[in-house]
Amino acid sequence: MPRGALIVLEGLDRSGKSTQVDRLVARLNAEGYRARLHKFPDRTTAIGQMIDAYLRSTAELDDHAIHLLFSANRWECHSAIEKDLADGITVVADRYAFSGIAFSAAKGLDFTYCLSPDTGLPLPDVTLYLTLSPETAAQRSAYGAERYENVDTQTAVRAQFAKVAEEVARWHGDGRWVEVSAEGSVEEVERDIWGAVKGVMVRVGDEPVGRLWE
Ligand code: NYM
Ligand code: MG
Repeated sequence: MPRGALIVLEGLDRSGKSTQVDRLVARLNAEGYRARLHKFPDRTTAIGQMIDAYLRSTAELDDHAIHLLFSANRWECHSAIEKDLADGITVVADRYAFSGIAFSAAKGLDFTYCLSPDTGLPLPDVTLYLTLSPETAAQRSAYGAERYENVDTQTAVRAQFAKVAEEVARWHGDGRWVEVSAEGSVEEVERDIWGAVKGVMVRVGDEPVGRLWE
């Protein structure tokens, strides 16, 4: 049985990730692949509830502490992800370690520090990075509900995502980070995402799951 693929969608807030991950899971199912969605942060766990309180500004946390909690929130489910992949189930992740780096580094934490706690997590077979200008993102619907949802922060995060893309290429080669324009219609973005994913589904069957930053 071929293993499942780990497919990550990344992007700024309001880039349409949540819409697209749902459509991607549906498309995978329609094409005969078993697939499961995993959202990061996973707000349902004990750690996830601390993250949720921080994002809704009902709790304050040191920048390093919240960075490590976001990473811990990935580590607490890495076994479940690895089991799914081994069982032939494709995991679609709405954000992953790359958001962790980009959002924390945008606050001024050292980039290499931000990268380190996620070292060894399952390596995504492909990351689709949905690109849109911060101005377009701000126009899509009202910002402001959660921490980080303002144009200045999103602009800083965008610059850090560019560095993350370089780091992924440096560590893991070309082809694992694919930019997809999110400026088009939902259907256009969905078509472009599927265009990038379908080849990955064929390829991963024979490859072992890699480790991030190793
Ligand atoms: N975020 C998300 C981080 O700062 N670090 C992380 O490791 C992850 C996974 O949380 N603004 C930020 C990005 C988002 C916020 O995500 C909540 P979402 O997808 O809006 O629920
Ligand atoms: Mg958000």
